[in-house]
Amino acid sequence: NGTAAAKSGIPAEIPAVAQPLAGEATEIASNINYHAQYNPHFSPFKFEPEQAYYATADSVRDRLIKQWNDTYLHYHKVNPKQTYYLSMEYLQGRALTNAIGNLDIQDAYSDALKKLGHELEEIVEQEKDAALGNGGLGRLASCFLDSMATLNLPAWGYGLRYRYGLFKQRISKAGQEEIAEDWLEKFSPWEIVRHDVVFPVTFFGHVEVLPSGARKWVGGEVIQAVAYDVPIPGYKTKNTNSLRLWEAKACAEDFNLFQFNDGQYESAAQLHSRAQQICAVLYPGDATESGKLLRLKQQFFLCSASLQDIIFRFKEREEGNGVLQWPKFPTKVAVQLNDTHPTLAIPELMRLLMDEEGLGWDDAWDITTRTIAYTNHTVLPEALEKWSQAVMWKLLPRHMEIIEEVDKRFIAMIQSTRHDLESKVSSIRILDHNPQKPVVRMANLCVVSSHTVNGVAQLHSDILKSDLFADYVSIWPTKFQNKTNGITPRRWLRFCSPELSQIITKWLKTDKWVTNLDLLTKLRQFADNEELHAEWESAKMANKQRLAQYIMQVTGVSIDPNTLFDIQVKRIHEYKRQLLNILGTVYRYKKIKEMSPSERERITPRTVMLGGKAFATYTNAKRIVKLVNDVGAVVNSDPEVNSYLKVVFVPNYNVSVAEMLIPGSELSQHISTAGMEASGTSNMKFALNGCLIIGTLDGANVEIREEIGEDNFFLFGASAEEVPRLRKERENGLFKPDTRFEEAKQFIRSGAFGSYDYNPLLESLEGNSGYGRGDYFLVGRDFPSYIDAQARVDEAYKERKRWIKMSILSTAGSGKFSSDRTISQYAKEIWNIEECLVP
Ligand code: B1N
Repeated sequence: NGTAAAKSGIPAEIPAVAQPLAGEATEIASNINYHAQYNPHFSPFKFEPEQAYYATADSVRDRLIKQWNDTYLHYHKVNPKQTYYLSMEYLQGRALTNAIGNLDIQDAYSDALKKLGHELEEIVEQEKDAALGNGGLGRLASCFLDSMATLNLPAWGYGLRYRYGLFKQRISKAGQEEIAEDWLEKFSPWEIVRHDVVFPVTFFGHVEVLPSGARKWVGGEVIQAVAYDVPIPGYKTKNTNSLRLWEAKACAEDFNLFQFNDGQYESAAQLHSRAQQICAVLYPGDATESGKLLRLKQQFFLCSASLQDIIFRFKEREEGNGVLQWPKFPTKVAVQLNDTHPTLAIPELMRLLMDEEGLGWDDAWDITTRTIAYTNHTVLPEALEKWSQAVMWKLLPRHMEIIEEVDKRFIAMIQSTRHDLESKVSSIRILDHNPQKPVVRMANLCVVSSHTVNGVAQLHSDILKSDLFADYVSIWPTKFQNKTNGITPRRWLRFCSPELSQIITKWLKTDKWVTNLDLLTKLRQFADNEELHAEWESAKMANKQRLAQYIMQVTGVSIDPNTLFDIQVKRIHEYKRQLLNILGTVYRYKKIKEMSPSERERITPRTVMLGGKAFATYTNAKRIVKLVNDVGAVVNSDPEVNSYLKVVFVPNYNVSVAEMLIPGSELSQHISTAGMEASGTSNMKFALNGCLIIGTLDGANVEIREEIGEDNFFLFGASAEEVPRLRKERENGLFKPDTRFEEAKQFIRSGAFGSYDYNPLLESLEGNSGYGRGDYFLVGRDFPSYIDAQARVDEAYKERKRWIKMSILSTAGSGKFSSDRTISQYAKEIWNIEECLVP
């Protein structure tokens, strides 16, 4: 009705108001209706799904704002120690289902929308994902926000309000194409701009020495940071925290009217356009010098604005109590650095304390190191940030002075107390004065300046201690901790699989598992119960059917829900070994083709789904995307094979797609080269949803297997400990590849999947060493044990009872991987903060 009305300009009646409504749903419906009519962004005469979404979101937001304000005032009054999570990335996904679910008003909203002629499930699909992150690290930050609110912890997130988030992926004949993701195309109903929360952020300029001897950073470019707040509701609690995202803006004074009136339009608005660049995109390409500078500007923008805001709040709360005592700062503020991306928070806090607040070095250093903690998320050498000293001097001259001083004092400390480490000074110090390219090693700066450093899974934390940070461990043995990652059970089970959730609640006779995930272990006692088996299977089947429909809609490929749904979704990276998966699949295809009809009867039919984005300039990752699509095209149209095997590339993998895929999965692949995946978090989501894992002993897989039992995990591959030796063996030409591996590669080379040149990709798996060669990720080494593990999967799937029991035990053993557990440990063991419940 809306379209016709809007086009003709004739007011159409909105059906909602006409109908008599009852109870809470009535109130909600009239509230939604109110927003539909008064929302300034739409014609009041339209009520199509899109407008219904915005009106519903506005109505939900009204409720959030009340408890959000109450939370702020309560924290202000109680003045507890508060955590600030600094992250360059948040992968929030959609907010509506989560908000309605956490507020526990699902049924009322569903009824209200029905009365208005819409289905809630259809309306929530209207929302665009907020994809302000790349992958696991960003999604972890978002899960943490959910847990911090649910646990009533005084804890905020700080980030950047990117105009364009992670690109949208389109698949064409050529492979992956990237398209700008316009999540703010219309507007986001979940953010509130705070025109009164604005801080100046300075770049460039120089350092002056004042008559007092104090140093002052002056001149340069000044950009305003404007706060946009996103409410973070906790589950069934009034506590509603904030995610504060900074947007960059120039001042009106920076617009040069004189130049503009003189016809010099570009230069008149130069600072405005420079400001716009800062938050234009998530991770600007850093292959060029200007790209690197922009990324560094982004990082500093986040750190400077957030710390000014934190200090402002500290002063505001403390000054109410009399005199300001700076040593109290670490008893009121904890700052967590999400990897090294916000490292500049360290010199910025030092600068603010010394140059703006007048503290001396020792006091400022004491406060800084008691405030800041650092989480490491990767040991991959190419991901360890190193910034050119020249670029840093240019952009942040005062911060470089401070970093030099930290470096100098660190070296002095080593030389006076640790003669045994003197030979290592050049590798553990912060500044690398390598004449080719002098850099600042950000991880080293973080370790030296933080009170606590943590890894994100036990194996990863062990590797940090024994390898990457081993020398620091000998200096500060108690600084290093493990905090195994977790995921929020609200989004990743309760809301994405209502069917399975209901069954769990029924059998546990409580829904308390949603906030106490360890209760899932009580499912173990029913692992053989036939009634549960039937219910479990039918919930899984419903989710598989929903997924099959989705796959049809986005790819046009018809998949059969009676086949084994085998999924690998994650960023495309050679260390994650999507190539191992696709080579295994190619091998499977070839074997099926060679089988006799009677042999084929014994096959376990499978649907192999892969999805994930390749970084735009990562050529081999893009070749992998192309290969999966090419294999799919051939296999799916091969009538001899396609009832036994289908291969689907799921386009544009993101949070919302994950919410569809994970509940419908039966087997998922977490098959990275051991020692390379710091943790992984989708492995936890799949296991929680009763999906079995085929995987290596890497990252959190190790702990997942421990929790759910080794019989319920399809293990294969070399261990992290063996990897260095196996790489050496290869280099020395001692490795003989399995014939099955050679067969799979040869099949691709034969042109079975088209004429695209896959040689560069296949050659990366061959030879003994060299850049892009030598099978650094040990795909060939692990191939035979992978194929064997897949054969065990096929056998297990045939035994329905056994499979369903394993599925139940997966869910039952996933309690440990709630981000509520992770966050409770951070709160107790790193932040020293406590619950602050809003009455
Ligand atoms: O962080 C996740 C882990 O579960 C994954 O194993 C890990 O790979 C991921 C540079 C990163 N590590 N490092 C990054 C992200 C963006 C960027 O610009 C590095 N992401 C991870 C959560 O702990």
